[in-house]
Amino acid sequence: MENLSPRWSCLSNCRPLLVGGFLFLVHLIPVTGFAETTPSITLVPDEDGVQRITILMESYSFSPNDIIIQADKPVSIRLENHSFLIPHNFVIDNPAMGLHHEIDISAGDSVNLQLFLTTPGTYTFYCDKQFLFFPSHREEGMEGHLEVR
Ligand SMILES: [Cu+2]
Repeated sequence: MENLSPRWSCLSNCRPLLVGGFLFLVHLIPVTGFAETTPSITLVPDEDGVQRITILMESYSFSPNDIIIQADKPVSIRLENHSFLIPHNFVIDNPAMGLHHEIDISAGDSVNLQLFLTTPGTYTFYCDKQFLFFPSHREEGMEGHLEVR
């Protein structure tokens, strides 16, 4: 396509600017519900001994975000990003327990995470994505807890 009219070549050259501007506007959409805790969910292992849960990621929340699990049994977490255009991640970090995961999930995507936690306690997870000078998603309320019993 050598003979692009000036108008079309401008459109293709300006695409990053247009996408950036659109993402900027998406981030200006008002957010309701600040760091609300969903009712806690206690996982019951399936017949194969695996504790399974699906966590919905939205702007800006995890639901459920208060999950009680049993120690010494595998946990399978399906992370679904239900946001429009906004990428999220799932960070769970506890150096004392040798635990560190940081998983990116694009808008509309899902990822499975397997955990095996042996030490009872409360483990915080969050999304640390941040757009320019806006508050991080964690600051907007994207945080939750795994309580291991
Ligand atoms: Cu996020």
